[in-house]
Amino acid sequence: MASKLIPRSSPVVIYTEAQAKGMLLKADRNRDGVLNFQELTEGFKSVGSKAPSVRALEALYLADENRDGRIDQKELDMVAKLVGSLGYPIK
Ligand SMILES: [Ca+2]
Ligand SMILES: [Ca+2]
Repeated sequence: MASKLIPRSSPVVIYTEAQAKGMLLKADRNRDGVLNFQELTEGFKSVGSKAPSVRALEALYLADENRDGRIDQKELDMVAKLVGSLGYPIK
């Protein structure tokens, strides 16, 4: 694990759910309030995911409750939770 190489004196700051939500909302390019697969991919890219399209699929699988292939405001909380749990460092 790369995290073991990081000295204790400089703790890694990771995205909180609230911050992750902000980043995901910024990825809503067409401003329709829902995130499609492409926008989700952009969102994961923006938080530093190395496999954003895989994460976007995962997010849809986990959070797309009504199965319309997009993440709406209600479903976004779940995606933000996922980003938080993945622990991407803020650069
Ligand atoms: Ca959109
Ligand atoms: Ca949905």
